[in-house]
Amino acid sequence: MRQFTAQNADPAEIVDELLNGKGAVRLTGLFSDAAIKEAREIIHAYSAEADKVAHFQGKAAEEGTFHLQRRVWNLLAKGSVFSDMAAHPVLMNILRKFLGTEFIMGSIAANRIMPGGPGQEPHVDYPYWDMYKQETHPIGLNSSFPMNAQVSILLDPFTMETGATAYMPGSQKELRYPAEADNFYDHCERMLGDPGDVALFYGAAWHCAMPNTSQIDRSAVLINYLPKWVKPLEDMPAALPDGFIDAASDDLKQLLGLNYPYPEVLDTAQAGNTIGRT
Ligand SMILES: O=C(O)CCC(=O)C(=O)O
Repeated sequence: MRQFTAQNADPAEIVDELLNGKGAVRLTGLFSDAAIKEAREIIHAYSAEADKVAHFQGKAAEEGTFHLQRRVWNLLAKGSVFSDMAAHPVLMNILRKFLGTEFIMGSIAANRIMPGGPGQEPHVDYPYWDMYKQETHPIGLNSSFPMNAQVSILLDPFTMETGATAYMPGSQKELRYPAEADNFYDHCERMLGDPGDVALFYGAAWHCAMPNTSQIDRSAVLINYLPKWVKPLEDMPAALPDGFIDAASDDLKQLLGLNYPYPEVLDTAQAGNTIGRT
């Protein structure tokens, strides 16, 4: 994975690597130790108990180890540190070039894999996540333009032992769900890094969390970004505390989709004067 710092993160170079190169880059120096510690503590507090619903299907569900993999959704409502992460100026700058200047956020959640957690199966991310039902997507859909960007902010050391995310370099160029015959585990590379590092990748690249065989927790903040016209995964505005939106920065309002209000009632009798909009 190519590595960039907060100082030399050139959007054009990074966008080229995401589209035409390996599909993932590492960014360092964006977040302070204090921010990472605060985020980690909040996530641990919210995931002290296992989910009652298993969000992890497949192997983890079969082995009964899903309780060692915990998800915390709707992070914006759980601490201002997460708003600062989502709207970090270096990320905004790159993502404006990648997804269009008015891009939005699809979700912000944490993935915590505890010692013994089995990891995930190789997959692609929203809105491509169910590409195994290819016929439900438009004919000819391809990855020549991105409808997704993923940011993982590492809160713990991501090593081979802790279960650092695995990905198949270049697989983002061929938009489809990974198959057994792809031998993902024989060809994958790992998104290794230290707490505070960011793995930024195009979620059309096949990837997955790997088993945590270490004695320590492995958590990351996962942020999904989308072009302005893709329906977000989480309904974040509906789940925020009173006053949050009024106090939000312009960038955060954009990320919440508030600058691009569709669908709207456009029937003039219902919604007032809409002349000029169609
Ligand atoms: O936590 C990870 O390493 C990757 C998580 C992921 O790909 C997902 O939950 O979709």
